[in-house]
Amino acid sequence: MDDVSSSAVTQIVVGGGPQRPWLDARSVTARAYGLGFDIVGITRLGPVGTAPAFEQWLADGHAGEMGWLERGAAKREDSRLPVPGATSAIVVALDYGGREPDGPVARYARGTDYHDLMVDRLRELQRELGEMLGEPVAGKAYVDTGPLLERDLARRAGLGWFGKNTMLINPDRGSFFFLGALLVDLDLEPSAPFEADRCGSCTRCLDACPTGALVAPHKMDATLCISYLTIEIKGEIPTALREGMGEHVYGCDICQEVCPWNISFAREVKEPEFAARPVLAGKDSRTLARELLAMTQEEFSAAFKGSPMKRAKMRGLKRNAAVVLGNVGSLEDVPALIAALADPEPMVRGHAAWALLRLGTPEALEALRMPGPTPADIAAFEYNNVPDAWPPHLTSLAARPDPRRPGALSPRLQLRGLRARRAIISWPTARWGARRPCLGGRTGAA
Ligand code: B12
Ligand code: SF4
Ligand code: SF4
Repeated sequence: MDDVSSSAVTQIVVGGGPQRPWLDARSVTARAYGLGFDIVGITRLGPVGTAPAFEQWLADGHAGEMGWLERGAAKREDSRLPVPGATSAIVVALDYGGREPDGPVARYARGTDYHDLMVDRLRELQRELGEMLGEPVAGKAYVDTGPLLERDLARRAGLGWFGKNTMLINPDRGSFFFLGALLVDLDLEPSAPFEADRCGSCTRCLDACPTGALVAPHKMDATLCISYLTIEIKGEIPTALREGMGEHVYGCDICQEVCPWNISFAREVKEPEFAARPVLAGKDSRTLARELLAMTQEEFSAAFKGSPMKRAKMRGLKRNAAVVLGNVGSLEDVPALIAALADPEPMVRGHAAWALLRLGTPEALEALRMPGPTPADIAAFEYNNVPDAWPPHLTSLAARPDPRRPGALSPRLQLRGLRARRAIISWPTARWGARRPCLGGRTGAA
């Protein structure tokens, strides 16, 4: 035991018998800072005030395909339940560098997966606390790994407030940090909860979200969020939402980038593990998308070993890459998309077909008559492109110019794509020959 830890332990004597020694909160947080965490706070476990808001969010269908979020409702409502005997949480934040330039991959995902890294450090903290105490500390580390509302715990531990963009924001750092918690069977003095709301009358994040996913302050419909679309869904990206994805290959940081707290206080990346890996570093969306589309499984496994991006799997990243090339609108990418029509994954072929239809060059359209996208791919495209099937706010979003995408499709090219789509939709079945018996309409999706 060193100086800090021995002075941190107090032996309490109650009713004549020695009780378990306790650790003073400042020494505990000092240990956590020593392990490299950037913000640390402590909260007591118990009933979770925002759990009903979470249940309502699920009931509203805002979680989409993330069915795993429904598990463990009772534990979510009472944070004493996940780890029997645990009474306190040491809540930590680890910065991943919001000052880094924007790019096709969200900042959090450019380096090594944060889950294992943070869980290992929290376990080390648990071991060190046991060392300070002279006996093992029972507990469990959580980083996205269970039914814990981490932002709720973090606010209660004083780390920040719930921003209107739903992020937990700290007044000295902004929001580009991960959260984690060590639940322990120690009675630690809690930090002051963060009670203030520092968003004030600002609505920048809501105004900037390109897909309208922030449906109200503090409320996200995840099914519209680019992060969800590019990371969480395993199948087709709904066609009406593809244009709004812009040039995002994986994740999205827009509602954080525009936040004044990040503009003022975001930091450079300091944790070497979170620095961008070579396959991503400095690449623009077109370069990365083309490289992804051409990757073999072996190349993918080598380039993304230990990366959070493996969550989308290679086919998910290729799907995203095809959408990005369709949105960038560069005719030079037509050959890469045509090559993707031969991808073994139908989902990749279907999204490449969408992108080619959007580019609408004669070469692209000619390619679509060749074996490649299946009738189902095309039918799905048409079904989703019937404008009156779109959510109303997307119809108006579609008309809004996007100042962040100066290189986006020119009106002429958009018109060409539109004509091409109309042409495809109105083509008689016979033109596609026996392999394409159905182009579908609203009811024709095979
Ligand atoms: C599911 C999930 C997602 C989903 C849904 C996101 C969402 N906003 O709900 C998707 C895939 C879209 C996503 C995206 C991202 N995620 Co995420 N995600 C999660 C996860 C697993 C659960 C979040 C959750 O509970 N959502 C349910 C909704 C209801 O919760 P909520 O919006 O946070 O609302 C809470 C409070 O705001 C409050 N509340 C509800 N209504 C109201 C109303 C008012 C008025 C008030 C004051 C409060 C309030 O109650 C809720 C419950 O506590 C957490 C990890 C975890 N276990 O907590 C990570 C987590 C939230 N994600 C994280 C990150 C980094 C991201 C991304 C930045 C990644 C990226 N760049 O693409 C984006 C950010 C998008 C955004 N604006 O949130 C970090 C956030 C760190 C931080 N500083 O807040 C977390 C904590 C992971 C981690 N361990 O670090 N994520
Ligand atoms: S992460 Fe992007 S898409 Fe999702 S809410 Fe924020 S700005 Fe909108
Ligand atoms: S952009 Fe404005 S409203 Fe949104 S989270 Fe930041 S301060 Fe709050």
